Amino acid sequence: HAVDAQRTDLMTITRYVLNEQNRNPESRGDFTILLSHIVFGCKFVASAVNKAGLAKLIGLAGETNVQGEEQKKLDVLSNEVFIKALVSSGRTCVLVSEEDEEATFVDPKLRGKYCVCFDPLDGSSNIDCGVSIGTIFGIYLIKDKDNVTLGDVLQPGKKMLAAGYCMYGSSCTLVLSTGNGVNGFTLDPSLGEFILTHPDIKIPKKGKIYSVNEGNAKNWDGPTAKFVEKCKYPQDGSPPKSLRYIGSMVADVHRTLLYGGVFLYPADKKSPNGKLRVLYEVFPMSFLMEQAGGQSFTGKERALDLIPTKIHERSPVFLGSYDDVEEIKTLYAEQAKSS
Ligand code: P6P
Repeated sequence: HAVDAQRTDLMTITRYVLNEQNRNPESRGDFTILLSHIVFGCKFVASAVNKAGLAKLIGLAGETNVQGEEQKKLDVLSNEVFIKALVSSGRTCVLVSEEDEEATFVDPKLRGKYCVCFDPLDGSSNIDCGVSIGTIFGIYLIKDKDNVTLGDVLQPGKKMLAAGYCMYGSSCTLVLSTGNGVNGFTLDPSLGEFILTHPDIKIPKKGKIYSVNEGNAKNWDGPTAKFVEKCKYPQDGSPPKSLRYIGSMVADVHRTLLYGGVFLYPADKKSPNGKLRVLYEVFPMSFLMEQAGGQSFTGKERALDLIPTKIHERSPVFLGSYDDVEEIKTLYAEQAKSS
């Protein structure tokens, strides 16, 4: 009868992470505590993003609110929430945020063994038109939390312990990998819990979609131009691929992960290193793609092998379905051979 329709064995992100913790008997739960603080940050931002539209509508945004406080810009607010949540977790020693020029070294009295690199609200320029935006994060282990230096942060992406994103759109979806595959959780606002809705996500081996800003076409290098040409005018008689580009990385990557295909932000004459940042955009999304059976390439190497030299370094990125990225790698290898 009716009550049976309600599932009662809901797997929440908290239970999922605790199950993961139980798989590693030696873990003392630090990671679980860290993740719970990241989940809190995502819930807070989801609520603020949903209200932002309304605030804008009724003229609160950008003006003083009833307490006479200046309404904060959402990306500034989101950054503050994540910094405060991560510091107060007592499980981090250094933080890198897209919003902060310098890394944040946590008060030695409050330090834990993790480093978190994050973009608190990626794609925030899309807020006013209601396009999905998101938080992206990557988590590293720091050897000696009491003597942590910037060098400890500049690790190759393959050293990440976990990565994920939270997409604030028609629903709030948190996609996470702790190194054992990829799982998607959807926020049930009535419960205030993220419920497992996309268990063990695997990206299709080959896709029918390519995702790139065609407006940069005149600046592309040969291999990128050739790949996009092949998407539009296939030589093997297969149908052309569809172009889908939202201009918000979390939304474009989430669609690529679920439907397959390839997302590209290549280098071009204007931006020789592309536009996307290594530590908190390229690495987390590349980690997720590999965990889901896809791959990620910079035009020169496997994205997760890259060793950044600066915390806001950029890199070109080609990520998504394994076979599609393999095609791009072949085109770049041919160019390298002929040059
Ligand atoms: P373009 C948003 O500003 C962002 O950082 C990513 O979310 C998105 O993928 C990219 O830039 C879009 O850049 O140059 O195509 O507008």
